[in-house]
Amino acid sequence: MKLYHSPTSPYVRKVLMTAIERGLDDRIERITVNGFGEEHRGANPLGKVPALVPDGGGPALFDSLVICDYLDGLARPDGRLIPAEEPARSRTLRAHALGQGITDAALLLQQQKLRNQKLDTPLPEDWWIERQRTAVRAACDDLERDPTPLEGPLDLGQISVATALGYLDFRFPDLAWREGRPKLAAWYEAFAQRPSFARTAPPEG
Ligand SMILES: N[C@@H](CCC(=O)N[C@@H](CS)C(=O)NCC(=O)O)C(=O)O
Repeated sequence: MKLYHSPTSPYVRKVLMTAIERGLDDRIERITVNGFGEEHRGANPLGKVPALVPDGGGPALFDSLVICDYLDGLARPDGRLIPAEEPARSRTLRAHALGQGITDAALLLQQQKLRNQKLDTPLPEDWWIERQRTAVRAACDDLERDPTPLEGPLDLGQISVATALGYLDFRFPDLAWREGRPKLAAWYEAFAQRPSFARTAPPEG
């Protein structure tokens, strides 16, 4: 397996710890990249590390919880880090969400700090905004290229994508995500007929 890796990333560290604790460390080849570079966007359209390419190829896995869950399932059945049974499962995932939330918040603070620092080569004013817009575009392109994850019976992946696209319509219509993406647009129009989607729409205006 290949892991797109950055030595300072706390998310990468969580994945590496999981691999070590589950005895899979020697099966992982680390590919060190600049987390804010472009080298790994082919593996992860969102442009973030970690991303894991499983043995035998296939699409890379992200984000860190998905990778940890995958590694946990690959290893021996005893000593699971994400328990299968309730209530241990929810207790673990809740604690994970707290840790992840702390990390997400700290990373935002760090990014703000970097922007305010006097760098030798200052980042362009809109660098960070453009990076986020690129992530949105690349993720939508990925779904347009291969919509198969959106097919089949309703699952949380479909709900996640539909609510994300709905949020783009609500807050960022200028991103015009439907343009050049007829398959994704058609899928969304059909999905939007679900009563659960209509009943949870954000207030207008
Ligand atoms: N939710 C993601 C977060 C990953 C993440 O934000 N990684 C940072 C490095 S610590 C990154 O790649 N940032 C680049 C970017 O946001 O464009 C996960 O849990 O894997």
